[in-house]
Amino acid sequence: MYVCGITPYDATHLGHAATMVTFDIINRVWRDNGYPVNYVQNVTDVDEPLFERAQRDGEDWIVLGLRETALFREDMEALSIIPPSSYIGAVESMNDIVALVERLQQAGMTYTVDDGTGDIYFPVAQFDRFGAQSHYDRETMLTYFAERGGDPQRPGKKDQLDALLWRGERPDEPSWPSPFGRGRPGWHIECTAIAMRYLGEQIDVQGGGNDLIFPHHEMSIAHAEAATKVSPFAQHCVHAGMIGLDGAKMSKSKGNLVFVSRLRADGVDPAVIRAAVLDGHYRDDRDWNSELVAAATARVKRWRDAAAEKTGPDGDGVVSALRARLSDDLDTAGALRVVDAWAEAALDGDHADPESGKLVGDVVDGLLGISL
Ligand code: 5CA
Ligand code: ZN
Repeated sequence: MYVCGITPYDATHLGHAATMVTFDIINRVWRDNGYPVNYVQNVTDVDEPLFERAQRDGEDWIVLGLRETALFREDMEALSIIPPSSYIGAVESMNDIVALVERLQQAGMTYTVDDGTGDIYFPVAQFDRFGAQSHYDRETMLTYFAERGGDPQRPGKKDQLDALLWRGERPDEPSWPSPFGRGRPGWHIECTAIAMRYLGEQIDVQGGGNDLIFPHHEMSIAHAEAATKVSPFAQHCVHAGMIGLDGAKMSKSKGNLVFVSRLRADGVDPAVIRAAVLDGHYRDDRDWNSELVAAATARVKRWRDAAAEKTGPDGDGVVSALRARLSDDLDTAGALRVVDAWAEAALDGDHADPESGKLVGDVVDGLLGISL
């Protein structure tokens, strides 16, 4: 499983957290089913937004990236996210990225803009399956391309949608050596190269938020398949919904962010944050608000009270019901209700099973990552 991780120029917000919790649940369900999981996540430590923020704040982009990555990892640990088997940045993957651009060159799937910049692009018109991932029409593609890091107006491109593979060296920008001159990689090829290096030419799940459907995952897949001629690159694309605040998508550019580190500093139990984000379907765009925190706080307290009871109702039924809910399109909200029903019964009257609290506590910890 390859999941697109953060661009480390700011702290982890609840949108990132919800997406990471989603893939953590997939990881846990697979492990519960006995599959060994190779989970790779990247950190986009070479990209425009990082350089822009570093420049704005008069800071070294490497220092900024390392600091925010460290904070992200702290937040993930607090949230009981099982760490990826490989957590990989673009800087350390430069050889793999350059080699993949070369492979695309050899496949005839690149062109260099004829203006002396040395910028290399991927010609989307030459790739048969372009659009097969997002199924968006051209107008929608153009809109998202412009909004999400693309350069449709760049003169000299064959098609406005062609994706940057390698940007020739510019003054005041970091650059790395390559057979096609110094420069730095485009965003999509970074993820393709990392996924292929650590997972191979075909992967089971390519994941991230639904803001990455186009152009990011469309292009990453196109780069992989154009280089390897193996299709599909990803058996499944899994996209988590966007978390918003009071109706607007939470994003760095809008500034309407709720940071995980802020909530933690305010004393919110990370188990409560997990319970709050799991109380909705992963694919739905949904809102974060203070009522959600209040409800999740009460819920986790009830569960803990129930788990501390001397006896409880049959715990085996809870285990199979939880597994059934998660196997049903990752119905985490339904899974929470299974535990609610058990807790209500446990707190209400006499029961025979002295192992109930321990068993349910273990399975809620194992499958939902919430420790009672
Ligand atoms: N570094 C790239 C991916 S290679 C990136 O999109 N970084 S990010 O920091 O913007 O987002 C990190 C992850 O969180 C991505 O999977 C992204 O899709 C997801 N994400 C970003 N904003 C939200 C949000 N508001 N709600 C849910 N997920 C989000
Ligand atoms: Zn990515």
